[in-house]
Amino acid sequence: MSLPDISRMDRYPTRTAEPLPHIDRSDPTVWGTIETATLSDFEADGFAILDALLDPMEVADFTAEIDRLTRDPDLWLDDRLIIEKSARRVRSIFEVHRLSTAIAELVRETRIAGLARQILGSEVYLHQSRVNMMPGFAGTGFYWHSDFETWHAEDGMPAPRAVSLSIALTDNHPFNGSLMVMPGSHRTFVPCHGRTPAEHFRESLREQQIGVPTQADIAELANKHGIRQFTGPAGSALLFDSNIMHASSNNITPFPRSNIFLVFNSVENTLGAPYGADAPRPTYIGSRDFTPVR
Ligand code: 6CS
Ligand code: FE
Repeated sequence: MSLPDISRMDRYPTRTAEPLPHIDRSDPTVWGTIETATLSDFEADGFAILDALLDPMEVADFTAEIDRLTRDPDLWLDDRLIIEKSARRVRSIFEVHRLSTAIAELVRETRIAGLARQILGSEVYLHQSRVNMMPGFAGTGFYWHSDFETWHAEDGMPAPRAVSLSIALTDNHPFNGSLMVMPGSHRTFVPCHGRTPAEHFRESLREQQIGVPTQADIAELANKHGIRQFTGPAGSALLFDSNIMHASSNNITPFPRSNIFLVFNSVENTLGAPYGADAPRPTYIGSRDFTPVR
């Protein structure tokens, strides 16, 4: 009889043929020591809002930098540029820290990477970076999901020891598709039902169909935790746990919404083989360069 491979015992099974019950998270939320007062509710809520993380000059500079990227004809031929499903408009650009030295330098700053180090209690590296553009009238949202569910299933991230920082480059109003989160939902892992099709990521980056909770799952969590929305002026930011349940709705207002999205993972939580897919996603979506951010 062969012994089970303990190193691959999966505490967060998902993408299974049969539905599974919710799983209480067995990992901590905060692995380090919180020093920044604005992060004091992160453990309980699974997110924190940082006012004026960038000043107005920086917002203008990064906006110009991203405008430059979206107008680069070479990038339109690059897999890292994702176009909206029903409009020839840029939805996301991945690996922006490799496309822009200004963004690479921003990531390294203590006011940015230092937030992730406090939460994750170790050195950190960038698992994913992207800019998201939600144009006026035409921006489409993202259905409810946990990022960790995808990163675990499709990228082979072992534990929810990662945080995302979404830095607003435009004002986030309640009405232009800003992010909704369920405070406290990061303590529950919601397994998703259904095998991951090959090359699933090409579709899921525009509209996710596999790896989404059921309406009953979403209702249960929403009734228990409620829903909060991230609003605030350009330059403010949302830091959130990799497993928090979140979503955004379509933007039918004339006011665009764009943000820089950075995912930091602990160097003690580096990727292995995917837990719920046959092949890992490309490295521009889930990096396998685990060099610490310094
Ligand atoms: O697929 C991913 O990795 C991601 N997708 C969503 C909808 N949110 C975060 C992350 O970039
Ligand atoms: Fe997400």
